[in-house]
Amino acid sequence: MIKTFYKTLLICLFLSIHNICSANDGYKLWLQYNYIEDSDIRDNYLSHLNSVQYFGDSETINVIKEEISLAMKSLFGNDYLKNINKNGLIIGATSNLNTKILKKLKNEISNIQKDGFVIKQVKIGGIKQIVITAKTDIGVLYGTFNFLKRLQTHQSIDKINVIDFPKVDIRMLNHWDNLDRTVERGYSGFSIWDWHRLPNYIDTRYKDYARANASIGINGTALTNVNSNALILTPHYIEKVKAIADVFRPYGIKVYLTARFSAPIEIGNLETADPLDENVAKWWKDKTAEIYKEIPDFGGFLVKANSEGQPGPQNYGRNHIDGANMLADAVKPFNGIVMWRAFVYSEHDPDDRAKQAYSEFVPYDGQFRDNVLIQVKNGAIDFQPREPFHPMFGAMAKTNLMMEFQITQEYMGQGTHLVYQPKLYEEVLKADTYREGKGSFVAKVIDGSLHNKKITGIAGVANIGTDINWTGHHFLQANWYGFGRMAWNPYLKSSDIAEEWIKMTFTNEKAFVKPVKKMMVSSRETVVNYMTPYGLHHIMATGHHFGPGPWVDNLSRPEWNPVYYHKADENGVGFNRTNTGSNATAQYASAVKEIYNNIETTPEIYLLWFHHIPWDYKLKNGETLWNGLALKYQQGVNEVEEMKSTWNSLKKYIDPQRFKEISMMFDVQLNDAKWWRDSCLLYFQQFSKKPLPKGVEKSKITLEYFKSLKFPFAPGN
Ligand code: BDP
Repeated sequence: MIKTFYKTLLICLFLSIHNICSANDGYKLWLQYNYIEDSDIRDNYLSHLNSVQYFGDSETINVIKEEISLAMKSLFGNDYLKNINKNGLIIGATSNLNTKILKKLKNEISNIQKDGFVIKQVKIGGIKQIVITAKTDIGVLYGTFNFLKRLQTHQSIDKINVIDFPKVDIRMLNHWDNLDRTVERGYSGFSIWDWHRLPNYIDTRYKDYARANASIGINGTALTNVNSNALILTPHYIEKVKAIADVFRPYGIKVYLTARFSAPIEIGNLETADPLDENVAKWWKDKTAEIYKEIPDFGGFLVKANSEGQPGPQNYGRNHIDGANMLADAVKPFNGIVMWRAFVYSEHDPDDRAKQAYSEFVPYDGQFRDNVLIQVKNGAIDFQPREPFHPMFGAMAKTNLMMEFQITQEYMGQGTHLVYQPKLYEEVLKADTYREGKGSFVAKVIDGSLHNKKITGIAGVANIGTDINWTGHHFLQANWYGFGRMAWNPYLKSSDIAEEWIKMTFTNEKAFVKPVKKMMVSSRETVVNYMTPYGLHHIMATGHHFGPGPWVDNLSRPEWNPVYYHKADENGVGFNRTNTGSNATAQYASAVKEIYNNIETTPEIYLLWFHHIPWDYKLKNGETLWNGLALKYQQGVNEVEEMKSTWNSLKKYIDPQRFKEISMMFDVQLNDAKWWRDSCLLYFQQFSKKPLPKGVEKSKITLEYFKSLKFPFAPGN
C-alpha cells in the first residue's frame, strides 16, 4: 500500500504534469489539452510543429495565437515551435496568405463553404507546412480548434488533408436566464451573466464560454429567458449586453435577445403592443436601431408569444404572422433575424396538446418574411425523454424552420443524471418525415436541403450555470459539446462525438474510453427505461418536473396533469392519437401516419404515445404490456447500477476530484431511478391489478409516501 503510494507520488513528480494526479474541477471542459505522455505520439507531432506563422491581423487572429500558445504549452511542455526553418504551421485566411501557399491549395480553397476551413499539409521550399486556412478569420479559428482536437485525441496529422464546413447557419444556445440570475430549468447554479457588475466588470467566464463555444462551432447565443423581461431592452441593459457582445465578437459569436411582445407598453409608454399599430412598429424599429448602434453585429430577437401566458399578437386580435413580420421588418435593415417559437398550446383549446402548434402554424406557410425562422421543439409536447419527431418538420416547405433541442435536463434528472443527449438529437435528426418521399430526414429540414432554404438554424437550451464545472455534473458537459457538434453537422454520429469528447475531457486511454463511451451511448435509453418506457410521457411531478408524478390530476389546466398524458384506467394505458382517437397522426405525411395509426407497425418505443392499450396486450417479445412495462423500469435501474460499477472500476484513469464527484452523482441517479420504478409501478398497478413479474423488485415504500413528497425549492422552477 505504502509502496504504491510512493510509486504514484514519484510518477507524479517525475512527470511534473497533472493529468491524473491532481484535482481537476472540470472548469476547462473539453479544452483540457492534457500533456501528451506517449513519447512516440509526442515526437511525431513535434516533428510537424517546429514553428508557427500567422497571417492576418484581427482580434480573431489574436485569440487564435492565444489558443495555440496555451494548447501547445499544455500538450507538449516546452518542446514546441522552436525552429522557424523546419516543418511547422501556417495559419491565416486565404486573403492574407501569399501566392506560393495559395497555389498549393487551389482546389481545396475553391471548395470552402461558409465559415468552413481547410487543414492541409503542403511542401513549401522543401519544408512541410500544415496550413490552416479559410475564407474568414472565424473559419480559421474553427480550423485551429479542429486541428487542436486532433492533437488532443491523438489522431495522425501526417499528410493531413481536411475540409469541413458548418451545414447549418445559425448554431446557437438559448439561455433561459433571468435578470435576477435565476435560470429557468437551470440546474448548475445561477446565470453566468453577472448583470449587476456589467458592463465594467468582465467575468473571465465570458471569454472561456466563448472559447468553448467557438471550439464546437456555436456562433450565437440568446442571453435571456424566453419568458422574457422587457427591461433587457432598456439602455441600462443594452450597455451590458454590448459588453458581452464585445467579448464574444472575436470568437464569432453573435448575441441575441428575447423580445417581450408587450415591451412597447412596459418600457415604451405606449398604450398598446398591437403589431399593426404604426406607433408600435415604429417603437420596435427605433429600439432595434438603438441596439444596433451599440452592437452592430447583433443577431436579432427570439420570441415566445402567446404561449404559457406570454404576451403576443393574439392579445390584440392579430396572429403570429403579424407579430413576427413586424419584428422582422425592424431588424431587416441590419441583417437581423427573428426566431419565432412554435411552442404554443392553449388552455382554451380542448384538442390534444400535441396537435396545437402544427394546427396554428402550418396554415401560415409561406407568409413569414424571409428573415423569420420558426423555432420548433424536437417533439410536439415538450422535451420528453422520448418523443416522436414534431410533425411540423418538413410540413412548411415555404418557411424557414429551425430546431430547438433542450440541453438542460428539465425532464431527465435535472443535472444529476448521466444522460448523453446527442443520442436523442441523433434519433430526431435521423427520423424520416417522408414529406418529399423516403429519405426526407429531419436533418434535411434543418440544414435546409429538403426545401432549399437560404437560412437555417438550430438552438439548444443551455445547461450552463455558475457551477465551477459549468454544467453541475461533469458528464453533462458532453451534452453542450455534442449539441454544438451536431449543430455544425446534423449528420454526425453521436457515438463518435462521445468518443472525441471523452478523449479531450478525460484521457485517450483505451481501457477508459471504451467502457465510458458505451455507458454514455446507452444512457439515454436507460433514462427512458426508468422514467417513461414504451412511449409514456409527461408523467413528471408538477411544476418543477423533478421526479415522478403520474398521479397528479388536480391542476387547473388539463394538459398540465400527467393523467392527461397516460390515461391509465382498468382497461389499459396510453394516449390514443390515431384516427380513432385525437387523430394527431394525421399531421404526419401519409407514410408516417399509416405506420403510427396501426398498432402493429408503430415502433414499440412510441406505443403509448399513439395508442391506448390493454394491460394484457402482447408485446413483440411475448410479454404482456404490464409485465413489459415493469421489466423496463427494472432494466433502467439495473443499467444505472451497471454504469455506477463501471465508473467505480475506472478510478485509476482519472483525477480524484472528478472521479469522486461523478461517483456521487451516480448514487443520486440510482436512488432516483429506484424512486421512478417503485412509484410508477405502484401507481399503475392500481389499474393493472396484476402482480410484478419475476425479476422486478418490489417497493419497500408506499405509494402514499411517494405522493406526499414535495419539492417547493427545486431549482429551475
Ligand atoms: C417548458 C418549461 C418552461 C418553458 C417552456 C418553453 O417547463 O419552463 O418556459 O417549456 O419552452 O418545457 O417556453
